[in-house]
Amino acid sequence: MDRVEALNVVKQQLTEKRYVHTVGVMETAVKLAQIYGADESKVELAAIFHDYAKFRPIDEMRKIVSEQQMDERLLKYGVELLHAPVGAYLVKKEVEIYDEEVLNGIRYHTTGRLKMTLLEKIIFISDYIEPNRQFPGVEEVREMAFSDLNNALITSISNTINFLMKKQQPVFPDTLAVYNSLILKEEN
Ligand code: DGI
Ligand code: FE
Ligand code: FE
Repeated sequence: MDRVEALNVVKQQLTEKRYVHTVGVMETAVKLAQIYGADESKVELAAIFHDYAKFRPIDEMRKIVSEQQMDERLLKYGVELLHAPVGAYLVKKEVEIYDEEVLNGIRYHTTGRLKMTLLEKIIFISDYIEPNRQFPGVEEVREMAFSDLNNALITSISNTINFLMKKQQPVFPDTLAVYNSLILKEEN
């Protein structure tokens, strides 16, 4: 599927604002793919579809998590987490994209996970730094992303964990796990 077709497909699923965000993620992710030597067309596809399920009804997403026997913890830690794994499922089913590397980029773009691939890291960080994002600390991560991907990941995850803790919201265990493993330099 080429870029124009993919963007047309995802546009129908999103609000205008979310579509603009998606284009920002796509452009950022392709730049990072060039710098770090990732597969540009896979990165582009994962970026385009990363928020595909963002506006699905919560009940529909919860049902898919249960019926498809996804990680049960997803139902406990906050509805914001659901659109990532459910998005991977729906992109496979409805858009007929079967590439597991691309689907994993979508699946883990919100929580991260241990041993993230280069593509997964690029999608995760592009989602955080794309040009339309404006929040305290984003500029620091934006600069870091182009020189030290893991450090950018550590800083963005640390910011997100702090944000969740300030609101006394739960932090998904895999998010803490990837933070720890990067801090301890247990992975590449
Ligand atoms: O879909 P986007 O808005 O582009 O970005 P996203 O997929 O990273 O979702 C961001 C939301 O997810 C934000 O409200 C914080 C929340 N979130 C991210 N990591 C975690 C989390 N929520 C919980 N409970 N635990 C996490 O580890
Ligand atoms: Fe998202
Ligand atoms: Fe996003």
